Amino acid sequence: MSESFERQQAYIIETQRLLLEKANVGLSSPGKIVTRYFNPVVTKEHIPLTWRYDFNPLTNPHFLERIAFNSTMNAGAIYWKGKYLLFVRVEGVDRKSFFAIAESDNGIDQFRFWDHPVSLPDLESDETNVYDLRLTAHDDGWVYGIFCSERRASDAAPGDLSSAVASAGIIRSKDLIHWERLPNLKADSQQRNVVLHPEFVQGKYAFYTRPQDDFILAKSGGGIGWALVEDITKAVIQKEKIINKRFYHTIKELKNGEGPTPLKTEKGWLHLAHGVRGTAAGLRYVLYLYLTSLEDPSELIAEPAGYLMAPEGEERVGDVSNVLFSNGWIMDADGTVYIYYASSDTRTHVAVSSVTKLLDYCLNTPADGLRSAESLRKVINLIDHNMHYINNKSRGEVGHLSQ
Ligand code: M1P
Repeated sequence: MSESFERQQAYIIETQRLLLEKANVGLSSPGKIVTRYFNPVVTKEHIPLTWRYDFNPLTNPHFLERIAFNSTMNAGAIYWKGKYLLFVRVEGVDRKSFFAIAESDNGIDQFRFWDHPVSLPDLESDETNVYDLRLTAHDDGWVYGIFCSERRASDAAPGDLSSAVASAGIIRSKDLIHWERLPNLKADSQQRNVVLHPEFVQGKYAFYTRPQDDFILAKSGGGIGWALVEDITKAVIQKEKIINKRFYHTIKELKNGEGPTPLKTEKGWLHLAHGVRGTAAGLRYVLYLYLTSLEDPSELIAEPAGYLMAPEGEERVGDVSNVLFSNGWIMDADGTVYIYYASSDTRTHVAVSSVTKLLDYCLNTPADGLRSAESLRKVINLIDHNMHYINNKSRGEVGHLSQ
């Protein structure tokens, strides 16, 4: 074994040890709905070295990285046996993704990948890529994973190497180690961002869908859909209704998609979603919230205008810049909510909030009036409300508040 092999290997092992042990700190966020954290929670540098390096000096005398990775992003999430688990989309430099579980004791730092990636049953030989899995602990006793299963369009012209078809793959497990693969969800349109609702509705499985005419663009797909399915082992969408629409000149005018499995709260089902608009700099992905009824999870009851989170600072730059995407969150028993989101298709972060704050935001930030005049009216309403409040307080306090 050469000295340089040993030195290089020791350096790489030590650098990763320090990274994996690093504590995370929340950024100061007075008046904000979420608290962002200083460090991303899972990066490509967190990927186990045994997945990347050949440790045998005979076959890797220079201790070079043999398999390199591009990103660790778009992670499903679940609280499982006292640990915060992320079901991470690990993407290689070859653009192919697979899934791997990383766990942490506190949900904000020291995430470590399990020794092996998830063994996803390989049922379809034309499936080229898999990604963006949402985890749902369903009332039927299984934990489901719904993900995008992508293949080249069978009708693509010979020189067209981009046209693709997205559909929803379905797996389930009772231990998160052994996964059973069910047939992909059958639908008339392409589907991405499909999420399983955690409870039966009218005795059926309920799916949030995202019909799209095209691999990239939703086009006539009007937004986030909802469909009831009799048998999840042969899941077919018969009837689909749009429950969260796209609108002109909004953060989701081009497309939107359900994020993680919605959270059940006393005021309704709390949903996190992404909205996409086109800009001169390309697509911009932001995260927004909406609330649906407990009696009928497909009935929208509140949606604050605009986004909850948009790319900030270094989040704005990466493989696909100006993107925030979330498909995993965890609510603790005390109401703390950990939002796991990826920035620019590159790394995974956490932002922490509480169910109380998220509901307050959902129910008290005004909805989008879809016109500038309406936005102005909302600001004037708030000013009037404050003036009324201030004028009804003692003179001394008014002076203090109005300075
Ligand atoms: O590149 C941004 C995102 O684009 C797609 O999401 P959607 O279908 O909602 O536009 C997905 O490829 C997603 O993985 C990716 O993060």
